[in-house]
Amino acid sequence: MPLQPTGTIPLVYSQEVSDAISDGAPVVALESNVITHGLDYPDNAATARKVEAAVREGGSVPATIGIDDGRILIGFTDEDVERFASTPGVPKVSSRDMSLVLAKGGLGATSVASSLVAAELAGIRFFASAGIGGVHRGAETTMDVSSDLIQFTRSKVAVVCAGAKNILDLKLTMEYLETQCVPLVSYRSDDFPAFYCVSSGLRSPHRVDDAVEIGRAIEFHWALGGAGGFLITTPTSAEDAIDEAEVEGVIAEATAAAARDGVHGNAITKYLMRAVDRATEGRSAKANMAVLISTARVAGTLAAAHATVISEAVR
Ligand code: PSU
Ligand code: MN
Repeated sequence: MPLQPTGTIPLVYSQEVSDAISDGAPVVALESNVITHGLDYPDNAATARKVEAAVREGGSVPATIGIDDGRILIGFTDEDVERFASTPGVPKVSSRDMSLVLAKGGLGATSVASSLVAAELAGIRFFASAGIGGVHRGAETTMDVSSDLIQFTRSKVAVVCAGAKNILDLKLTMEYLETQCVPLVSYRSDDFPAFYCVSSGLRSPHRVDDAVEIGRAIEFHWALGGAGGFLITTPTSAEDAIDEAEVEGVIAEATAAAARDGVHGNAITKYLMRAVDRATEGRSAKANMAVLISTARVAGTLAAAHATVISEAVR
């Protein structure tokens, strides 16, 4: 393992991402925790490749983020995708864990929060993940609030997502974002989506149908001194969606079982997700893949529109 020079952040760019950044071309960062912890091998590898292809279809360059032996990868090669997808036991790395995993060496799968840290360091302005972390059900006693939400207040990166899963308390999640002054806009829909459900039943504070308008709003947010991110939601398609009523019972049961079994901290998200997967017998895995891909495609489009706003401003 190479010795890290003091005071420098070891970022390793893929050629494609490095070229895109120097050309001012739109880039969308992606997390790797969804590869290692979201789906099983080989679905996870296949989906990661389709997600990257979807960002390209949208008109941007994908940059999957991960930690590899004391370095932060900014853009995966095909071999990196395979390695992360097939290596068992890659640790989930959120913002608080990054320094320790970098110092220790080995692979690390970045969450939304830690991917935002890396994206900002790399000069990438967009990030996409279908499901962000949020305020957990019962947070009033457990205090379990995902560090994704805190990172949104710190990293100047626009985040495109399909909302968050119903395993969370989505109402409290939206309250938290409002309190912390994080802009929230739904692209071409009225509601805050719930990952593989088209709607959470909660209305979004803003709806915008024009991609360039969103790009301009992002630049205004930062020009106004906004210190952190800007959240944009896009729902999955109705054909790929799962009915909310169908998963609600499972989530309530799994949440109670987790409390009984003493599951807490960073293990709870995966525990609940797997309970829903089992109950919906593979349909949720399919819905999961579909929403990851559709979110990435929209992020590719929005990042490209944002790039046109910036290039017009400098002209
Ligand atoms: N939500 C999903 N799928 C995921 C995650 C969240 O629908 O894979 C992962 C993401 O990496 C996210 C993290 O950043 O879980 C949040 O974990 P926690 O709740 O422990 O902060
Ligand atoms: Mn947590």
